[in-house]
Amino acid sequence: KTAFDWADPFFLDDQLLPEERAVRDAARAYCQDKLLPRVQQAFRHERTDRAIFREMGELGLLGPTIPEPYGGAGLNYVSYGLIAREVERIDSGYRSMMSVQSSLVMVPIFEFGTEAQRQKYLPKLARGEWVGCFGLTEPNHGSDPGSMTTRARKVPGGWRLSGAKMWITNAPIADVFVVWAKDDDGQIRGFVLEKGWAGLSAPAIHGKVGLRTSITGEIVMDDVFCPEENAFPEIRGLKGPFTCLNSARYGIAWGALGAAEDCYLRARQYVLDRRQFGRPLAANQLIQKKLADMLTEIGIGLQACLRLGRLKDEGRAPVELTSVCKRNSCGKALEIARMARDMMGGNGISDEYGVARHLVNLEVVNTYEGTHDIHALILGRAITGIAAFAN
Ligand code: TGC
Ligand code: FAD
Repeated sequence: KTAFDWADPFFLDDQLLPEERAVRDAARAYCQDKLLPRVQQAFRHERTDRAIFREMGELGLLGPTIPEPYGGAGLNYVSYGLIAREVERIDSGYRSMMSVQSSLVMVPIFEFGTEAQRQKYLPKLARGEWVGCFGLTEPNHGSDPGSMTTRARKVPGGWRLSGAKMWITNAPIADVFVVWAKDDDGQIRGFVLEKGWAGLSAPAIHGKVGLRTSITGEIVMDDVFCPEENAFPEIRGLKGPFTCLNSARYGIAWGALGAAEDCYLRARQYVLDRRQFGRPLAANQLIQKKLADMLTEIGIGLQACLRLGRLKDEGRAPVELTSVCKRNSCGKALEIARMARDMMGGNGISDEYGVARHLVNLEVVNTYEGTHDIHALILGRAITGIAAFAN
């Protein structure tokens, strides 16, 4: 009889190529050795450590799918997912820092940028020398970015940008701002702005109860001049930002399950160690059912992510499948974090036990990059042919 592995029920490890396993192991070693020891204090004091970008850059964890000539590691999408899983096993905020830089800043510059833009920005972003952010959401337009009001007026030699972006990861410490705005014809276009340009500011948003290791801010553009050479030349419409989101949402699908795995492993050990009514908590049927639910959802969810990654690597992943995985992983991870918190009783509330931090982080992860319900509506449209969110 083949032995069951409660930590890897579908033998995911066996399904990886040796080079994918090597990437996973290197990412895991970094995360466990360097990120884990800092996370509790960083979360407690809402502290974002910029050095993490450089450390990740040295290991090739930033823009891992970008080809080597531009400073990326040229890895496949499965490897990118495995990295996100290891980083988010520690904290969703650290994965957020990494995935914004990789998927939302480096991907659009690589996909839509001119050769000069690629040469100028990608190697420094890959090394973590520069930090990037991505401005799509506005104070009054979150789920519906197509209604954005940020404007780019054509002027001699370039553009004048006016408007505000809200809830932008990395913005207050960013050197490079990929922002989306409507031109004089109402078409959405992308621009690469730089820190220090006149009229550009990025105040921090404080008081977040989740994702406290990752700084978030606004982007305020008061008639910012952007030279023509910093506009993406071809891409028009929501396809631009959504192409970046396809990559980031895929990383989140893996990452959220990394956080769920951490909750599962911590809860399992806790109920084996903790005794009530003269026996371990783990001896109770209600507790075992919760562990069985965790293992099932994590195992099935990871298989789905791996399948999506393979399809992406083969160039035949429908974008709706990313919605299936982003939505499933985030929703299930949130439920698992809640269960783990409950199984640890009062201790589960303390930040020393890790799971409450995952829980409040996952509330954010379930909301950004398309909320749980917005992904249901994307799928509902694909199933019925009727867009429930259209005017
Ligand atoms: P819709 O009519 O669906 O599409 C407009 C155009 O875009 C194209 N398109 C896509 N292209 C590539 N990939 C996709 N996934 C695409 N989805 C749509 C589409 O083909 C069309 O192209 P064209 O040429 O015909 O014009 O647009 P809609 O306005 O009806 O869409 C509605 C909806 C709900 C699907 C969409 O707006 C949506 O996904 N809303 C959620 C917003 C969102 O995800 N925001 C994320 C902000 S960034 C962020 O949260 C970063 S946090 C990261 C971190 O810290 O880790
Ligand atoms: P809303 O769109 O106002 O939605 C509120 C509620 O209404 C949700 O439950 C939603 O599901 C529901 N809803 C909306 N429309 C419908 C409908 N038609 N039918 C049914 N229900 C509906 N954005 C960026 O551009 N870049 C970033 O780097 C970034 N980082 C973020 C970091 C953090 C910490 C946070 C919290 C957010 C970040 N975001 C970023 C923004 C994020 O993408 C948005 O918060 C998200 O898309 C939801 O938009 P909203 O907050 O305006 O909520």
